[in-house]
Amino acid sequence: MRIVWYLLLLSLCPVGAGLSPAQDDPVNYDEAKVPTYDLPDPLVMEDGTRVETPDQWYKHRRPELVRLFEEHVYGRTPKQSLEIRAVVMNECTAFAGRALLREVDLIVPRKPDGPIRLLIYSPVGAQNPSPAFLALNFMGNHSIQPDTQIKLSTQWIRDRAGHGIEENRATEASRGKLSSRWPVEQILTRGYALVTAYYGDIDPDFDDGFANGVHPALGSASGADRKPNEWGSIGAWAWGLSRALDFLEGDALLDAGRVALLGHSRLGKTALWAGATDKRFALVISNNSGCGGAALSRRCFGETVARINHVFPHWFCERFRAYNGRESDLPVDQHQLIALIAPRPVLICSAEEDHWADPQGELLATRAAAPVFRFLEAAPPVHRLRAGKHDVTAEDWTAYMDFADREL
Ligand code: GTR
Repeated sequence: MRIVWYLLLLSLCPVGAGLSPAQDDPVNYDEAKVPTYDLPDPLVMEDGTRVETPDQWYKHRRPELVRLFEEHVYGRTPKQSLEIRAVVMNECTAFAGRALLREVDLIVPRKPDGPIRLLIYSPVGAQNPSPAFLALNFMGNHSIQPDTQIKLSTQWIRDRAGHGIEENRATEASRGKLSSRWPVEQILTRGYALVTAYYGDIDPDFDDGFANGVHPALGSASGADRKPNEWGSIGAWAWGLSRALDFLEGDALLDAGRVALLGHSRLGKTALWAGATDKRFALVISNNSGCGGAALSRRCFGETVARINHVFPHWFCERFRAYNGRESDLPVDQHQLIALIAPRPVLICSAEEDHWADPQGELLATRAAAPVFRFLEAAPPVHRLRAGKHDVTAEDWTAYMDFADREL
């Protein structure tokens, strides 16, 4: 009877209305219970035509896949360009004069909650413009190093026990609290610059009906006026990464042609979407990105489409909710997101104990993306599995930099 009611409800529910199964649905961590599924072939067009030449990929299939991800998963990023002003707020040295530290505000017109503040570390005395890692951070620029020269974020920040965030605002106690994830000195020593920004500067990470962050600046609708394909927060964060790259293109100290884009977890999902939509990023690394990132949705292992839409209703487009519990009806799966980055180098990083993010699903997506890279005569994407939990470690950074040394 319950099933009948559920089916009845489903049939009454228009696509995109957001019916989610209960949040406490059991989570599957058993390989034997992974449903059988067929993955959509990245090299076959929606009308069944096989892609025979790189030209067909670039002119037809690639744009078609981008459109499918826009329409069904992340939403469409508005195309209009804004007059963004960059203002240098701070310029000083760090690490005993070995690095230049700069903070630059990107002022976005009509954004209600302040600028997007870039924190840029670059090696002093480099012969040539430095290659760079670009990565958003979770808790404010000041959280990546215990350096009081870095301005304390004044934005809304998710509360996190023991991390010096009080009533959603940073306190002095939050300085350097995430420094274990940011071995800045090691990065500089290896000749890379590091560029970061707080993701909440682009769009605060809570469901407010899209009234804050860059959504209103780009004319997004909110509430009932929202269309099924309007962009969510992941789209907005990815847009912010592209605006950071716009700035780097005019910065003489950095080589904007050698920017490695990196992201962890929700920001790993973001890095993949930004890398797929903006071909200027030279290399892309996702770390523990999981559902909506590098993990195959059809496996329903760990976090599922229904769970992620339920807990984070603002991350994706409304239409994505139509696939709650119906992953096999999605016209795409996440291997095709990785494929969209081809022929540029991609590194997908998983952690053995991070079952929620489905390391095996990330491996299978990496493998299923490989034919596109080979078709374009590029090196296939690399999957890296390390021991341990959901996190970014110094050892991870060594792997990122080894990969970038080889590929950039
Ligand atoms: C979890 C979410 C994951 C991942 C993670 C994070 O709560 O379910 O998809 O994004 O947050 O970003 O830390």
